[in-house]
Amino acid sequence: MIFGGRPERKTENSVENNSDKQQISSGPKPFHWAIVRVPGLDAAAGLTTAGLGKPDITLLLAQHAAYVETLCRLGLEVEVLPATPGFPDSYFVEDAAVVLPEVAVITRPGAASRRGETAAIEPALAKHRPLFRIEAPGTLDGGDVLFAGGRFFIGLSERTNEDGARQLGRIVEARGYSWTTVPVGGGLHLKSSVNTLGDLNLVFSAGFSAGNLFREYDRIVLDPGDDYAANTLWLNGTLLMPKGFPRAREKYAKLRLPVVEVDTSEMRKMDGGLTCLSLRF
Ligand code: CIR
Repeated sequence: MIFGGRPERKTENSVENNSDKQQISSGPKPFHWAIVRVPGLDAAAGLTTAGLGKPDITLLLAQHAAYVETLCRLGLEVEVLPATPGFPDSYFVEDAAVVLPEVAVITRPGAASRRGETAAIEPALAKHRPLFRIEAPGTLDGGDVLFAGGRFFIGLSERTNEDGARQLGRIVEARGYSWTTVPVGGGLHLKSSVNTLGDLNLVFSAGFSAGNLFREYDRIVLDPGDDYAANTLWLNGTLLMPKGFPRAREKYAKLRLPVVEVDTSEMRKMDGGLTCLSLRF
C-alpha cells in the first residue's frame, strides 16, 4: 500500500558553498520514495544488545505509524510493506538493500537470522531499479552504508565484511562514485555513529573516530551520552532526530534546518533507529 507523496519537490542545496567542497558534491538529491515494513507481532524476538528490555508491541506499531506519517508529511510517497512473520527484524528495511540513483543492491545481511529478509524486499525495489546482489562469502548490511557528498563510505563491522564491501564498491564505482571502507569499531553499524545532515555536514557520536577519512566534511560531534542521536535522518532538508536529545538539537541549530523529533523508544530497545526504518530514494 502506498501513502503520501506530492507532485513537485524542491531541490535542496548544500548548506555550505565552499569551492573545495563543491568538487566532491553537487548537493544532496531529494528523495521521492520511501519503502517501509510494518513490524511483526514477533518483533521482540529480534536481535538486540541494547539491554533496555522488551519492546511494547502496541507502542512499537504506533511509533512506526507515526514515522510513516512523518515521511508522508515531508512529501515522500511511502510504500508500506506487510509484516513478515518469522523475521522479527525485517522492519529495519535499510539493512536489506542499498539504493543508488541507477540501481538497487540487495544485500546479504551479516546476521544469519536476517538473510531471509531480502527476498521480501526484492519485488518492491524491482519496480524502481535494476537489481544487483551481494553474494557469499560477502556480507553487508545497509546500515553500514553512508552516502554523503557524492561518496560511499562502507563500514566494516560485525555485519559487513571486506568481501561484501568490495562487491558493493565495484557496483558503485562502475557508476562513477568513489568509495572507501571505514572501520566501525563499537556500535552496530556505521550509521549508528555517523550520518549526513545534508550533503557535507555530518554528525558523529562522541566516541567515533575515523582518522582523516572525513576531513573534507563539516562535523558536528555529539556529547557523550547522546550517541543514539547520531542516527539522525536528513530528509529533503528536514532533520528527523530521535526524541529526547536537547543537546544534540541545540548543536543542529547552526544548520538552520527544520527539525522533527520522532519517538523511537521501542525501536531503540531492538538496536534500531530512524535511518534503519526506511529505504529512501
Ligand atoms: C539487528 O540487530 O539487526 C536489528 N535488531 C537492528 C537493526 C538496526 N538497523 C540499522 O541500524 N540499520
